[in-house]
Amino acid sequence: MSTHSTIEPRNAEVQRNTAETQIRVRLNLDGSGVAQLATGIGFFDHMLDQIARHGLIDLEIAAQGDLHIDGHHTVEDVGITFGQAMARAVGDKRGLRRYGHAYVPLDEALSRVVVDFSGRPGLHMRVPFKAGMVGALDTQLVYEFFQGFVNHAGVTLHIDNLFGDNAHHQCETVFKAFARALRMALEIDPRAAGVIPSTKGSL
Ligand SMILES: [Mn+2]
Repeated sequence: MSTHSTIEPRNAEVQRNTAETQIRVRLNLDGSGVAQLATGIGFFDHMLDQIARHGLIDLEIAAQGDLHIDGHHTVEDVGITFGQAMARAVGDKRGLRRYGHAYVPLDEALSRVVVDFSGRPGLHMRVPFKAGMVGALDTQLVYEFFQGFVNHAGVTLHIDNLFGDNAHHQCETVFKAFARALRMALEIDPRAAGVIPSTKGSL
């Protein structure tokens, strides 16, 4: 039996270009949380920074989008491209813990995120935002980001904001809990190294 927990470097780079957006994502799942983010939407960069910092993922995202229209295409396509990079980086998911969950508070706000690297896209999100905009980010686009991510990463994702009066706080607890849940799910389980975590034998 192999004692190696993982051999392949778990990183990926994806460039995705459409008539609406040009997006480059580089990530390293075994990083230390170093982020370089430039989406053109300040508060969105602040949220992506949470994924890197609290997920211990090194993350570079550069996006040129049609922000003269609105942020929709940019935020959705960053989710898609991040999801594509995630799928490449996890590979066949050998040794992965697979499931992750976290509760994260920020003052009055509290969110719970549960993730499963199931291979089946599914988003179940209940976040009653108390404001339509946070900075330059339309809070409706948070759903679009996660939908793009799950579709291309092939994960099941449950996101619940349980409490919160301030939309900045609500949003930040969602992204921090997502990051913490990712960190747990993406860890290599030393007791199951080299094993694909499914009785089906593939994910
Ligand atoms: Mn903040």
